[in-house]
Amino acid sequence: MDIRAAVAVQAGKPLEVMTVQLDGPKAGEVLIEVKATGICHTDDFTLSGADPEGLFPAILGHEGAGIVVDVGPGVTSVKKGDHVIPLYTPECRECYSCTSRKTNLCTAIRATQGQGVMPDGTSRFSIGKDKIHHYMGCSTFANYTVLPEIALAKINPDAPFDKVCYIGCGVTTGIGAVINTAKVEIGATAIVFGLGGIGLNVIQGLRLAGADMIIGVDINPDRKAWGEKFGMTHFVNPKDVGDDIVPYLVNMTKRGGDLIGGADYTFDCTGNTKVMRQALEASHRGWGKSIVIGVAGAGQEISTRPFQLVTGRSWMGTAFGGARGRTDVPKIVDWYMQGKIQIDPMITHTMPLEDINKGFELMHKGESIRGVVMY
Ligand code: NAD
Ligand code: AHE
Ligand code: ZN
Repeated sequence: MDIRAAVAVQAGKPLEVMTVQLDGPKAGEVLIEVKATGICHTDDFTLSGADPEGLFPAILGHEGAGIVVDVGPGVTSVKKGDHVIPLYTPECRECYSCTSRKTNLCTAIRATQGQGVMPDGTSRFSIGKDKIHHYMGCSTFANYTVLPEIALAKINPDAPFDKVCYIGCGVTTGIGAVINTAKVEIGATAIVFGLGGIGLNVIQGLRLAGADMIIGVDINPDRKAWGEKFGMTHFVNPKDVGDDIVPYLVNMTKRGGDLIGGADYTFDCTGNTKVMRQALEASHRGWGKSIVIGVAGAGQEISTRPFQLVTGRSWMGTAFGGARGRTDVPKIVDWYMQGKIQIDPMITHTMPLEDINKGFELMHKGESIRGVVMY
C-alpha cells in the first residue's frame, strides 16, 4: 500500500515527507495505522549522524500510538481494531533475557532491529526498487507501519493517542528509571540533570516515589518553572554556579549531621558525558546511585576517578526505564487515565506530518518539551 512518511534520507539533513510503499505483515507481524507520534531527542540524535547504529535512508520515530489494521499468520495477542503502543524494547517472554527476570532488554529481535529490518531480515518499506530501513523496530514517522507482534502493547481503547504516544518512550523512560532502575524510596534526595522530555518525567516519578528533595539542573532558565510544575523542589543553572557544579550540589544535599553531602540518587537526562560524570560525583559517598539515561554519540566515553566507585557510588544505566513493555505500558496508560501521572502539559506542540521538521527546530531552540505529530 502507499503510505505517507517522513524519510531520513541522509544524516544531518531535514526529513523529507513523501509517499512510500509498505508491504503487508508477514508471519508474526502486525500492520498498524499510526495515529500520533512524539519526537524524542533520540530521533534527533540518529538524524544528526551521531548514532553508531544510524542507517539511511530510514523512517525514524519510536514514540507512537495507533490501531491494528491487519495481522500476519500466527499472530494471537492482538487483533484488528486493538489500540496499541509500539515497543522499541519488545517483550517476547521466552528469550534468555526475558526469562532471567533480571532485565527488560529482550534479545529476541535485537540484532535485526539494529540492522533496520524485520526479524526475517527484510524491510517492509520501499520507494520503487529501493528499500528504506526501519528504525528501532518502530518507524512511527509514517501513517502506517509494520511491527513484530512482540513489539506491541495493547492499551485501553479510551486513551487519547495524541497523549499516550508519549508513554512509548519519554514517560516510561523517566518514571521507570526512578521506580524500576533506581528503586527510589520515600524521603530520598535526588538530582536530575536535564529537564526536557525525559528529565521532567524523572521528576514526576520522584514525586510519585515520595522523594523529599528534588533538585533540577538545566542550562535553560525556562526549565525552572517546568520542573516546579512536576515536583522539583530546587533548581540550579550551572551557568550561575561557575566552574564546578559538583561541590555546590554536594553541599546543597547535606542533611542532618552529614559532613559529606551528595544525593541518594542522580539522573543524567542530557546525553552529555561531562554531565554524566558530574551526576556520578554529586551522588553520596557510600551509597549514591547515578543513573545514565542520556544517549551519547559515537566515540564518546565516560570517565571518573575509580575512587568515586571504590567509595561506594554506583554508576548504572537504563533503557526504556527498565520497563517490560507488554506488561508495564498498559499499566502506565491506566495510571494516566486515572490521573496518577500527568502528560498533557508536557505536550507543548502538535503538528501534521508535513511540519515535522518544525518539531525538531522547536526542540533545538529549547522551546518544546514534547512535539507530537498527529496523523
Ligand atoms: P530534550 O532535548 O527534551 O532535553 C534535554 C535537556 O537537557 C534540555 O532541557 C537541555 O537544556 C538540557 N541540557 C543540555 N545540556 C545540558 C547541560 N550541560 N547541563 C544541564 N542540562 C543540559 O531531550 P529528551 O528527549 O529529554 O532526551 C534526553 C536524553 O535522553 C537524550 O540523550 C535522549 O537521547 C535520551 N533518551 C534515553 C532513553 C533511554 O531509554 N535511555 C530514552 C529516551 C531518551
Ligand atoms: N544505537 C545507539 C544507542 C541508542 C540507545 O541507547 N537507545 C536506547 C533507547 S533511547 C530511546 O529514546 C535503548 O533502548 N538502548 C538499548 C538498545 O538495545 O538499543 C548506540 O550507541 O549504538
Ligand atoms: Zn525516545
